[in-house]
Amino acid sequence: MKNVLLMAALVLCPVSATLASNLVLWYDHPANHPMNESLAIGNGRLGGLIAGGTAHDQVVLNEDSLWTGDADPSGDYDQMGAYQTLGRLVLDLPGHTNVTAYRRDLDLGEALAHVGYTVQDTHYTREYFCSHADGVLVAQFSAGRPGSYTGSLTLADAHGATTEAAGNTVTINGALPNGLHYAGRLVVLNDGGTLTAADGSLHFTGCNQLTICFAAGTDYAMDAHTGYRGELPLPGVIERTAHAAAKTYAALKAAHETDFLALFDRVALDVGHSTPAQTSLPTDRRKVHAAETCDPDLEALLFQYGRYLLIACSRPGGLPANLQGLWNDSNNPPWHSDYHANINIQMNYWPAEPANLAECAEPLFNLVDSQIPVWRKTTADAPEFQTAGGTPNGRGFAIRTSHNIFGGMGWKWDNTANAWYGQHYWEHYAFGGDKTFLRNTAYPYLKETSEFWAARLKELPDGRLVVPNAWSPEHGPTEDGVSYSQEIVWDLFNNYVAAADALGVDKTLRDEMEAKRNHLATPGVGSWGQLLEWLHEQHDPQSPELDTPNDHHRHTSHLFAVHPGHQISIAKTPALAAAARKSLDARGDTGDVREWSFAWRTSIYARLHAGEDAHRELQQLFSTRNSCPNLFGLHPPMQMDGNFGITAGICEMLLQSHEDEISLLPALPAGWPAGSVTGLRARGGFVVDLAWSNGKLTAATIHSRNGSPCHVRYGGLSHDVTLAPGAAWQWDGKN
Ligand code: FUC
Repeated sequence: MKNVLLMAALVLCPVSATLASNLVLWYDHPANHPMNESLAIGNGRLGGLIAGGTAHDQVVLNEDSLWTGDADPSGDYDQMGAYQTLGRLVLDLPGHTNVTAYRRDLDLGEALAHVGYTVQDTHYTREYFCSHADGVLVAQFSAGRPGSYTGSLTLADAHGATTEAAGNTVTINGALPNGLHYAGRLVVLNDGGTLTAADGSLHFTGCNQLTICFAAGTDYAMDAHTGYRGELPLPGVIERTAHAAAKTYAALKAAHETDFLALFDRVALDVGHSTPAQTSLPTDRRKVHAAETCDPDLEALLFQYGRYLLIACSRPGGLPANLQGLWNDSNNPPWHSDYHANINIQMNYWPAEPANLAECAEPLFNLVDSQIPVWRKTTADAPEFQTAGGTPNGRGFAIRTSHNIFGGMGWKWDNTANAWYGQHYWEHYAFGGDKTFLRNTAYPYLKETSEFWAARLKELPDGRLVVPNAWSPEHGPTEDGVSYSQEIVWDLFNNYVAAADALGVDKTLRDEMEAKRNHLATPGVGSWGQLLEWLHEQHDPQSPELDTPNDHHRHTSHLFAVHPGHQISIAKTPALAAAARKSLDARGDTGDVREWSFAWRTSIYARLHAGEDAHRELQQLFSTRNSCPNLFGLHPPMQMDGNFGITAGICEMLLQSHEDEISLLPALPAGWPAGSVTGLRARGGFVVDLAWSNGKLTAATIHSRNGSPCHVRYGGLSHDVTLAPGAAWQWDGKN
């Protein structure tokens, strides 16, 4: 049976003839829905969603700090504020109707978006990018015939700002109800023809070419001590657009490409070669088939899309990726387009370390660190975290399920989210080995949060320690000892101990946390072999599905310990790993599952070495139900965590390093019989290149950045390797 299955897979996924893969999303019609169909560009703070219209086009504009709300301690979700849209860049080109040869695309490998079409034998081309190097959104409109551009450009602000059109600029300057100031400026350079400002727009006539620069900003500052305010934005906006307008388009584009490619080109992935029948389809039509039939080039594109989107929405100096990354066409977006701390923002950052984008994780640490002063006070004042006598119970902070960028939080407490954030601080050090980051940023966070939980754990009569009043996200009872919270606190203490050991500090506290870790109640195994999601198997007549094979909830929170944690594994805890597999299989792929559920399950199956199941979860993301025509995740509505999570899931299928060894191709599916990957990162400061054929490793290169020793495993074979910093070790995996 297995051989037949393998043959079937080979037929479905012909072996790659070349390493080339096509990293372009393309369409043969304009977008009809901004969030689900438009194409995204971004520089970590400024974002654009390009619809690609001809006679009329709109680019949705975003600036990542444009938020309503404040530090409201009430936890009232409706008072928390929301991520706002900035407005739209509206292009009108009268007569550009009945076009032919229409194509719009997003080239991930160049971070460029294009729109092209022909009107009466003149071909028109528009190219867009968002430059981190120069801090501006840039576009160039060209045509095959001189004098072809006649129309208008309008900067349509979404908040009633003052709009001034003069010369070749349009400037918006306003404030939100919470007093946050914002500004934007559009500068248009015309080649030939005329350009005039009138009624708030720029009108161009008979131009050969137009070059557009747009910048925006707010007076937001990631600093609790200034009330999260800094300098007024308009001077900086004017300076950035003036600087950009003084450069040639070619120079702007070159600077953009250099900056972007320095991050994006670190990793190349080839999991096989798609057929011409697959590659000849526009992406919106092609993706539907990929949910049923392996389309390896599209699967590699989905992997790189997560990397592209993370680079585009999360760069040092900016805010982290929110529920929609950076892109948002509404002032009342789903879930406030906020930071959800019970899976979503964590998943956003799962690929940062393994997919070689560690710098893109910095905004997460910067935002969280900036919120802590307010979170501490809100927690100290919250009855839920006070002693029986009604006084603050020691140091630290807890986080509600959602938070904004001003210290405000909303909805229910997710009381172990503080510890889950701590995992990201530790992993950033574990992968990169930056002792300065560990000492100055990660260790203080892990220490304070460990002390928070050491003070609040409850001791059961049998001596086990439990997290009180915990909730397995979004279903089941609130009670002591929920597996999700137990596993997260175990991970926190474990990371704290490793951090203290790495720095050689706080031995007494370190030993205390190790002891508490060892006394934490760990998940049990239930009546049908499942991993228990709560301390005791549930038998609630009001919720009869809980803890049964009929529980198909979208969260797999009790499997945190398999991924992204590592308390449970096949090698270390085989019985619990088997129970976790039972629970995961029972959750199933129907019912309440969401786009991010498939991404998480891909990683969990990969950690359980179930490559076929991991691949199945990945492919389901292509379905119309789970992703948009522009390949954004579809909850619904659009949500981006699955885009980041699946990139991490594919990393886990190819390389794992969470168990003190580098494990090669631990969950390679039959649908990827031959391929290669370069540039993935492993904990301990390693970069790994792999190639395989006929489902077997053919070449591995382990590059050591820091010179630490490692144990490398492929199947039943393994080697201990010690390398000097910068050295590499090669292995064919055959002995
Ligand atoms: C959590 C999930 C939902 C959704 C929301 C943004 O509450 O349970 O499915 O993703 O975050």
